[in-house]
Amino acid sequence: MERLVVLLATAGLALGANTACLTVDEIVDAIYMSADTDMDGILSMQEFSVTLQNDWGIAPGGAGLTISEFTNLWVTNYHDSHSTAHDFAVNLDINNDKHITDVDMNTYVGIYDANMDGQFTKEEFLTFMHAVHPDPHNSGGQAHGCH
Ligand SMILES: [Ca+2]
Ligand SMILES: [Ca+2]
Repeated sequence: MERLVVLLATAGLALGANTACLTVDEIVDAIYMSADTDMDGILSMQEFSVTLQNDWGIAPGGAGLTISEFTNLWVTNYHDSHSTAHDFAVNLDINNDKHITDVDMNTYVGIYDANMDGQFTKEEFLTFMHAVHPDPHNSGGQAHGCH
């Protein structure tokens, strides 16, 4: 059943690919839809790690994705404009080695897991996304640069 919901959500996003213009809040909803597999509204580090590995190829200790690989994947999944997605990738690359790896992700987890309980509440994840995603209109319902 969970799988079905995820599939339907993914199909909905794919169908809207030409016109979809997601706010950051909607992107976070989509991420939780696929990553919060036990649907408790919290992204445990296990769930986060599995998603990074399965959906993004970002494995612990691995080479991760180049900025351009991440950008292309992000555009495909979340329909930001290429330049918005690229700027987001550059921001995510917090250690500036031109790759998005688990090192970057772990650093952000350390910063944005505000109560340090080892999991992302949706509030914490929203704070993270609003801080790191570059779009100037990302705070609410306004559309931003998308394709
Ligand atoms: Ca969960
Ligand atoms: Ca990096």
